[in-house]
Amino acid sequence: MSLPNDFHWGFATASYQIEGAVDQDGRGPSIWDTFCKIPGKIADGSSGDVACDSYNKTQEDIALLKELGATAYRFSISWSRIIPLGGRNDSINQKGVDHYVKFVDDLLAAGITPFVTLFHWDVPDELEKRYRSLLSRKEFPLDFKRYAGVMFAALPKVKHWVTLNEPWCSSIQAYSAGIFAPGDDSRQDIYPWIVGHNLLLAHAHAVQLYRSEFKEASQGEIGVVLNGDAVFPWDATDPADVEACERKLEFTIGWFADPIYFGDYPSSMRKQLGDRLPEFTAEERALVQGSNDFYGMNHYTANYVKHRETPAELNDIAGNLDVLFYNKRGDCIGEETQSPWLRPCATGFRDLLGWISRRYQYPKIYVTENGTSIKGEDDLSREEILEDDFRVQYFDQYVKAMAVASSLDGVNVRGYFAWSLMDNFEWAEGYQTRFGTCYVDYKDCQKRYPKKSARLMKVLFESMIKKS
Ligand code: PNW
Repeated sequence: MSLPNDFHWGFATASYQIEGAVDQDGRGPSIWDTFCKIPGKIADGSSGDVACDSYNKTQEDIALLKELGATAYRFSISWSRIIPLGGRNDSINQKGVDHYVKFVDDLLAAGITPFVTLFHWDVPDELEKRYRSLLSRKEFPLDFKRYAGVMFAALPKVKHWVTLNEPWCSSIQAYSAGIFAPGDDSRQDIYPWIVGHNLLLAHAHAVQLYRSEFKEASQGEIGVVLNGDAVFPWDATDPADVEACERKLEFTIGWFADPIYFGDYPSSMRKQLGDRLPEFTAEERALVQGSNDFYGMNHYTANYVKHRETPAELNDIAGNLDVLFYNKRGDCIGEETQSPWLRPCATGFRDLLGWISRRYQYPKIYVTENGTSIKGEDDLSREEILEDDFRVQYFDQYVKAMAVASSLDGVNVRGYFAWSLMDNFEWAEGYQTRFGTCYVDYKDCQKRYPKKSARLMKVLFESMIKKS
């Protein structure tokens, strides 16, 4: 069991979850600033106003990454720091650009390879006001393309670009569940599919621009990050449940990856959604197909999947099936965590790496997020939190499962990022759910303390990565 010698490993974060400093240096508001102000939307009534204050603690964060031995760091850029109003004719905020230029220089000086995400859900709020942001097929992709171009030009030393983080979440959590910004669940039958389409176009426009004007000079690569949970049939002897598993993967991963690798949505989605699922024009198809240099994979958990006998509802987002933690025999998929949707099941990770590899002809994969919260972690003392054996075990099992997939299944995995470098603003869950490998003391100047899991990572990867 081993990983290739040029393997990148490190930690991941996202701008709104860690930066704070929402009014500093000319940053404009994002849809998350607005969303957090709506009573009841965030579990503890909090927001990203201060978060980990990473905007002002870049030196500390880099020192931490170095101390932990990371060779790479995945972070995201706040669009509204770069173009406070967001649009392609709006002005650029040089202070915001300078901040990231310096951050990238400092990371490189510390020997850490930056993996930069352009969009991790924080749309400039003005675009929401102007044209309902992600709902606009005409405006959003072009505004995103312009923002992406500003960053490609500003950061020529970056060689690994991610266009979007988890379009599934931007679409489903915001426009079906209504629990993410902007929280519009008024048309669950169509909005999620429209938003997904527009995000694919935004991704593809940015890739096209990168390839035509920047890629050659910087010798870099660009791709999208998709989330997806592993699946097991509720009844392994029932072909309908086995098929439902496939459908679940198509509705989460295939929704975005099929157009990117094959040029169209999965037929299972077309069959169920009909014309509620947008059609690609010939031009759009040409833009989207082939627009990944690598596959960015966020992965956390697994489920048992049971088909439904009744026809799909209009608000169904998963392929007419039930997602369960128990199977027909009563086996449980894994232990509870602090996140209702997450239970560890490392064997699912190997399976899913294999499924993605077989379906998309063995693309280069970066695992751009993987990690866990711990049930009740926030109720413990700092000393207790630092002994996060549950998370240690999670990473140990998941990283080993990945190494097995790499060694035995022909999976071309080249990088791994633990979510997260530190505890941070866990969206609708606020600060009570901690995903950090480092503890953040929100009551004492956001001081960072490595948990046991943070220190383990180096040992784990050094034992896995081939020397030569
Ligand atoms: C990812 N789900 O989000 C995000 O990329 C991170 O920003 C986030 O902090 C992390 O995972 C932990 O939640 C997800 O409900 C959020 O299935 C929710 C789900 C999946 C991923």
